Amino acid sequence: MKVVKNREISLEEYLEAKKNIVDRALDEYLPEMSGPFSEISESMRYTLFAGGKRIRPVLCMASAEAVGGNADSVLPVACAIEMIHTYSLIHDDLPLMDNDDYRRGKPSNHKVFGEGVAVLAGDALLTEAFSLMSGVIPQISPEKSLAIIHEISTAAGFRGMIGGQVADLKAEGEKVDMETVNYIHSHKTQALITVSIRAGAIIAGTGTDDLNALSEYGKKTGLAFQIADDILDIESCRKILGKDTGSDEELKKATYPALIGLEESKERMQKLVEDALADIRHFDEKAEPLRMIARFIAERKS
Ligand code: GRG
Repeated sequence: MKVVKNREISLEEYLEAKKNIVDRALDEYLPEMSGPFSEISESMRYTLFAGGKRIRPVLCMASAEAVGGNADSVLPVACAIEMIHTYSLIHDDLPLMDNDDYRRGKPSNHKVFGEGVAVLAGDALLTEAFSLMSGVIPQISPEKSLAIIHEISTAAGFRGMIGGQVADLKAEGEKVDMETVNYIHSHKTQALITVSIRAGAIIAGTGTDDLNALSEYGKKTGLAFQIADDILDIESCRKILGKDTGSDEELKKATYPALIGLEESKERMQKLVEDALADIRHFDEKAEPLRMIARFIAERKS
């Protein structure tokens, strides 16, 4: 764990420091709000800088550090993943998807820019992510870059996040079993979180055993993260969460609480976090941020 003036850095300080690095880099990578791209740029930036937690890019950087690498070297990939995540949120809020009016504490992208521009802003963030990754991943070979881009596109596409979203839409209003809920959660949410962690470690240059351990950590924290999201949709409110709550129940979504109730959902989430911590038990103090983030996932309020 990093030491600041003879004391250990807290999770809040770690998240804040990394979030600032990500925010500065995203600002640099994206087109300016003036000139020929001003309208689309404004819409892309609106949701990108609306106050997201940056958990995926922070996990990517923390994973690189856990295996002895440098967080700065994974920054383009970490930011690209945040762009992909933000595109998915913009599209998810559209009336033809979840029809949510608020996101990250502000009116949703389509509420401000209209549905056409919101669709295009999402598309532009997705394509820009791949432009960014194919242009600059410092210190690694073209073969490794290509392998990482392949993994990220698979995790974001129909074999991953999109596949989960399709299953989620199909399950709305249906009576579903645990296998279906796990399929939705593992594809919609876990896939992008796991690949964030894997990409950080691969760029930093880790061996197979540590990469496998981090992948297991990623799968468990990724699933725990979505169960926390299901729970917060019931227990939180728009003021804290930054988006409308209660929509899962309204849309009759396939969630853990709908299937097994709130208390058992909390127990399963806690168990996943404990198992994720066990997966990286053998890592040294450089993995402390990953440990703190896993605990934070179960305790988060937004
Ligand atoms: C291609 C039309 C089209 C749509 C794609 C794939 C998709 C839409 C949506 C799935 C994305 C989604 C809503 C996944 C749920 C994952 C989740 C828990 C999102 C919230 O993530 P946080 O809590 O949000 O990290 P912040 O705002 O902090 O970044």
